[in-house]
Amino acid sequence: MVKDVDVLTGSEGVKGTIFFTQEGDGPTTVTESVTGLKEGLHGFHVHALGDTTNGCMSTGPHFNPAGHVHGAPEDEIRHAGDLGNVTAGADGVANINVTDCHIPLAGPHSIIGHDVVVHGDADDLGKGNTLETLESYIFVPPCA
Ligand SMILES: [Cu+2]
Ligand SMILES: [Zn+2]
Repeated sequence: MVKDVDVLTGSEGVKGTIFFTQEGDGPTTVTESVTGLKEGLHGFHVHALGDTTNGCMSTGPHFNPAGHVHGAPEDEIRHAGDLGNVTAGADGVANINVTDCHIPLAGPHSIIGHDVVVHGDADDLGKGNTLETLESYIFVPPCA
């Protein structure tokens, strides 16, 4: 079992502590309670870098070791770091419990050392018909 804990800090009092666990080669479970969010949907991603000195701007694009396009967590074609949206209630709290097979904690594509970002706005999940969503046909193996 591999475990990791990260503390997430954001603008305007957004805070959270994230726990990651993975057993063997199985999926990774992410649990977190984020407070201080505005009510509604917030994009939730693993980003490519581990540098938060300039907030979200310095975390780079989405973690994408396979070179795919942006998508929803359930899509076969997606960035490994695409974890979709989380929902904050009227109290500003989002309780996150995500299990995903594209974000291992060990091996060459480990997410250890990368930033996990909760965005101020919702993720369109690649359904915006932008050029990015249309340009790749690479197959990502489905979850085992
Ligand atoms: Cu992001
Ligand atoms: Zn993405």
